[in-house]
Amino acid sequence: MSSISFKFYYDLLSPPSRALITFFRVANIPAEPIPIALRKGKLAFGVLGEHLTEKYRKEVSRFPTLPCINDNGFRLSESVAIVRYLKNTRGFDDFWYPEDPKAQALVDEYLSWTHNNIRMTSGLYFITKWRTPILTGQKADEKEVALVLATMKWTLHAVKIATWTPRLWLISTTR
Ligand SMILES: N[C@@H](CCC(=O)N[C@@H](CS)C(=O)NCC(=O)O)C(=O)O
Repeated sequence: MSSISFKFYYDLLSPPSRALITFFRVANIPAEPIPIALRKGKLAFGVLGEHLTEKYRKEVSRFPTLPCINDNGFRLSESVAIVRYLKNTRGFDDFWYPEDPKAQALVDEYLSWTHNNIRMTSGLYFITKWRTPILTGQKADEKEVALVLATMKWTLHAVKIATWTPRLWLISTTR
């Protein structure tokens, strides 16, 4: 595996940033962490964040999101794209992201699914129940909170069903 480091822009408030930072640590992938505060900077759409500035767009990413990397001038956002890029350029262990087409497709299947389900619904719950009230100083609409909570619970239930015996694990090929 390559020991060449790259810049890693993140905010611990962001679940995909936390996923990558944890992955880099456990898989011993050298990265230079650069914290970006999603809450600081200019005001846009009622949200404050350094990622909404022109400076960020020019220096970090064309998309106003975290996490991102800069590998010797090559800039990339999207956590899944970043993992695939690092697999191709750093060649870390198959254990983390397999080369076998079927095993890799099962990892990709879960990564695609979780973005539109667990991450989306838990993010909406967090935003409705906590983030918006903290940023605006206004109480959360409990009817809305109940709705997003029910949606989040449904996706968690779907994971439970998908991993029931004999499906031993999310990417098990024995299903
Ligand atoms: N699919 C993207 C998600 C990126 C994303 O939505 N990041 C959020 C933080 S978790 C963000 O930067 N949001 C900008 C904002 O809240 O204005 C990934 O996996 O990296």
